[in-house]
Amino acid sequence: MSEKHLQAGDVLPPHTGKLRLFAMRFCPYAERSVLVLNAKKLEHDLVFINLDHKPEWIFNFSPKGTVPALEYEQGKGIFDSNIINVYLDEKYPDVPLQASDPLRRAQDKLLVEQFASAQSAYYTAAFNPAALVPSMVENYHKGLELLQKELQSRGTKYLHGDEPGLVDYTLWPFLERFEALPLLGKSEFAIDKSKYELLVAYLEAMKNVPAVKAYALAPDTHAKFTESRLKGDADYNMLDTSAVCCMRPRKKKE
Ligand SMILES: N[C@@H](CCC(=O)N[C@@H](CS)C(=O)NCC(=O)O)C(=O)O
Repeated sequence: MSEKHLQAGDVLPPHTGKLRLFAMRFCPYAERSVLVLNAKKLEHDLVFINLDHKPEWIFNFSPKGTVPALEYEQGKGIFDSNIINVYLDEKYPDVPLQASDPLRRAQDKLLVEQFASAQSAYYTAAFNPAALVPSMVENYHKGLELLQKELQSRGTKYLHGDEPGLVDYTLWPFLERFEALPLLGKSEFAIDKSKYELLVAYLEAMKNVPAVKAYALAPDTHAKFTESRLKGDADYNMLDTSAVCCMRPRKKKE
């Protein structure tokens, strides 16, 4: 998988017959769909795009040019992480990721909904720090407390059960990024191990889930990308090893 982000003027790579996900390597919404593709072991191609200079063809799959977008058949796309993920789960039911009980499915959706204000506090803290106000930090911690309470009342390793499910893969990409905030000077967003013991155990368990491990990035990598975006020049290709030139070390003169 190339980590290079294609941009305006670049051609759409040839279709290989697999599912294809258009993503941006640092986008939490795109990560949700990558995790579902991984968890369901669905063969797929990933195409990363530069969101500041979008290639023209992305609009064929996603009318506003947002990621993720899924090319489910050649030339045909659907977009929005939640819609893509439910589609994938229903179309490929071998590894079911949604709860079978309709009430639990509703509760999972409510949990994601209630967690949205913690996510939005994260976005402000990371990408618009001047607009950060104390109520947002409170919302963030309310979100963490809610998750911890839910883990306690469900009494399972993951929110979904003994194995992670859609609810876990939907929330995880944000939890992964929260750890970058203290590195960006936002110590009020640190996740205190003594206050959030159960939640921290859950975060550690999630980090070891193969579908997550295969795509997760370290907090300092997220922090580095965030800093580049804050400077107005998002470094989309910072993980693209193909851009590193192949200079051989020179032989020392005898
Ligand atoms: N509700 C959408 C949100 C997707 C979204 O906002 N993606 C961002 C990147 S993280 C994007 O594509 N931004 C580019 C733009 O808005 O033009 C989802 O869940 O997929």
